[in-house]
This record gives sequence, C-alpha cells and structure tokens, in this order.
Amino acid sequence: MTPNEHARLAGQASQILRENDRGAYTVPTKGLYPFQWNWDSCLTALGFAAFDEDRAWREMETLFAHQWPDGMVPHIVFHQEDEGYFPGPDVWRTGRPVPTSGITQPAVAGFTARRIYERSKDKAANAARVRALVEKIDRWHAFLCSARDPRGEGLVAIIHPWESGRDNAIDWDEPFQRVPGEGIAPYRRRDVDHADPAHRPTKEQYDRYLWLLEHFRRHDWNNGVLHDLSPFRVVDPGFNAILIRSCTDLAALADELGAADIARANRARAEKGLAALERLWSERHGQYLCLDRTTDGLIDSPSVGGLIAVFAAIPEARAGAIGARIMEIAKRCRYVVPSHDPADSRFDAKRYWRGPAWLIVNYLVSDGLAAAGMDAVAETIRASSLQLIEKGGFAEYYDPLTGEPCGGGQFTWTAAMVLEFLRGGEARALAPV
Ligand code: 9WN
Repeated sequence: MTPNEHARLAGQASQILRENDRGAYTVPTKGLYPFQWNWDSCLTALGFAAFDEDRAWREMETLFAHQWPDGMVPHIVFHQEDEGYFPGPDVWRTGRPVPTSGITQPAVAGFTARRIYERSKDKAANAARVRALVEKIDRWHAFLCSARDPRGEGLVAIIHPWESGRDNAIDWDEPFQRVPGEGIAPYRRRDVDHADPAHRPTKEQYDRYLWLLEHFRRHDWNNGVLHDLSPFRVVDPGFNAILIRSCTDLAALADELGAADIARANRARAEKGLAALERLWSERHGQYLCLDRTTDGLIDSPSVGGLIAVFAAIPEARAGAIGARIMEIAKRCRYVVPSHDPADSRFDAKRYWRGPAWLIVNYLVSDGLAAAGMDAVAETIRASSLQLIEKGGFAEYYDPLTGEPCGGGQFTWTAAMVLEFLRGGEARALAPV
C-alpha cells in the first residue's frame, strides 16, 4: 500500500467515526443500530485513540456509567428514543434510570483499556480516570465469573445468543431447539427495513430471541437466578477467550496503576479459565467448540468462535493448530476469516454470523496469532481485511467468497479496525499467567 492509499483509508475511517459520534458515545451505524452497543464501543475506542485519546476514554466511560449494580454491563444503552430498532426499551423494561437491555456482550474492555493506555501520550494525566475504569471492568469480570459460572467451573455461559455477539451462529441451532418460539407478544422487526432480510437472522430465530427476553423479564432481570432458569446456556470459546484475555490485560493494567488486589483476582480468573478451556478442544476439528451446559456435550459446529480462542494465551500447540486451520480455510475462501467453516454444508456465505467475514473478528484472531508468533497467518488476515475494505467499503460484514459488502454500511467498528490494521502489528507475546 502506498503512503497515499494509507492516508486515504485512514482519513475515510476517521470520518466514519466522526459521523457516527453522538458526543459521548458512538452508534454502530446510522439507521440499523441507533444506540450504544457494548463491545462495539470498546473496540471503537481503539479507533478514536488513533486521533483523539480523550474521546476514546469517554466512549468507554459512557458505557460503564450504565453498569448495573450487580456488575453487569448491558449490551445496549438506549440513550435516546428511536423507533428504528427492535426490540427497544419498552420491550426490555429493565427499569434502569437510562434504559438498557438486560443481557451483556463479550467483555473486551480489559483488553482495549490496556491497549489504549499503553499507547497513551500522557499516562500520568490519564491514570486516575483509567483506574476508575479498571475498577468497573473488574466488577464486570467478577459478575461474569459468578452469575454466569455459578458452579465455579472456570468457564462462563451465555444465556442468550445476542450475548455472544454472534447472534445467529450455527453454534446455537441445536441448543435453540430447547427454546420455545410460541406464546410471545406480537412484534414487528425493524432490522429488515434497513438490511437485506436474506442476510439477517430468520423469523424463527427472532421468535426465540424474544422468548428468552420475555422469560428473563418475567424473572425481573434477576441475574442471581437467570443462568439456571435459562433453557439456553452455552459456553462459547470465543466469549470465554475474550474474557480471559481481558482478565490478563486488566491484571497488567491494574499492576501498573497500583491496584494489586484487582491484578491478583484477574490473574486467577485467567488462569482458571485457560485450564478449563481445554475441555472445549476438539481433536477432530482441530479447533475449540461450544459446550452446551444443559447437556454437558460439545456442539458439533466448527465456527469462528473456536478460532477466536487464540486471542487468549492458549497452549502453543493449540494456537499452532488454529493457525494451520485458518490457512486451510483460506484455500476455500477468497477472503478470511469466515464466521463458519465453508466445508460444512450449513455454511451460508451472506447470512450474518453463519459464514460472512467480520473485521472485528479478524482483528482479534490476528492479534492472538501474532502474539503466538504466527506473523505470516496474522498478516494474511490483515491483508484480506484491507482488501475487503478496498473492494466493498466499510461494511458491517462481507461474503468471504466474493467480498460483497453486506448488512449496514459506514460501519463504526469496521472503521476502527481499519485504523488498527493500518498501524501494523505491534503484538507481543502474551505474558503467561
Ligand atoms: C443485537 C451492533 C451489534 C453487534 C453484534 C451484532 C448485531 C444486534 C442486532 O449488531 O447484533 O445485539 O440487532 O443484530 O451481531 O455483534 O454488537 O453492531
């Protein structure tokens, strides 16, 4: 890439962040997603940090200002009214002062906070606000490791597919059989007004998303009981690896800021999680799989959730196998990393999390691979990501066979990841916990 092309892409990416900036938070894209989303915001903060560090911290602070008393950080904060999204605050009815959803999303904040702080131009000036954030992130980790792992197994479960961030992944098809789709209040979807219905989850899936929401609402969003009361309890290697990595990074950040207790607690969480992750390894697939906590069986679905595991400091041999698997998949796809293995008959190139490539996933996977010393595979993913942008613009996701842009356009976290990819690799080996 020439310096001119580099500058042009960086300029376009920064422009998208500015356009989707609502002052103290950013919308993922206009129309389709008019509120603040949890992991979108944390990853978006990385993009802001490239040109406005104060704004980066504010993005995360706004999200954490809406943390629940029990420590949960909700997956959506409904800062203002907007009829353009369903389900809105009137459906969630969580009773929060500023309305929020009642479930969470991948806990990537520990990782992004450390990365932004490492690059901070004036650490001393930012130390107090970062320390306040560190305490809140720690409370979120504590929440996840108790409410979503009530028996202390070392891995946390998601209780709704939306919590994974990979809403309609093939991983959930089997456990979703146990979630009824009937008896829910009539509703009208709005996502299909903004995006091609053929690229979105199906009506049957939405019925079940809503059934779970209504079920949790009937139990007053009491996280003390929801895990055991949910017919959907799945241990996602991707969600867990992100949490483990965030625990490791939060520990390092806490050490630097003199919060020794927080450092110790997060190191212990990461250690326990890494040991437990082994349970999800599938020798047959050469990757990790999801575990259905209601049956205690692995789910036979080779998705990118099992590859995101490399974002945590998994054993070298496992990381090597994941790198090899991605290179194998790259032979069947023009662009990596598809959200599901194209060799599986259930792969669907354009349908959301059932096949398409997402830049945020590419970023997490390539960062983990680089940290594990697999720079060549990481570079393949980085190059593929930038080609997708050049070809299709800053889309929500892409068909990995053709590169066709799908879903929403001018997408915030996609732009943030472009700014990250343009910086080039700076990963270093993850410190053993
Ligand atoms: C539900 C905002 C979010 C992302 C998720 C992605 C999608 C929402 C939806 O959009 O989910 O949370 O309505 O489809 O799956 O990962 O955070 O970009």
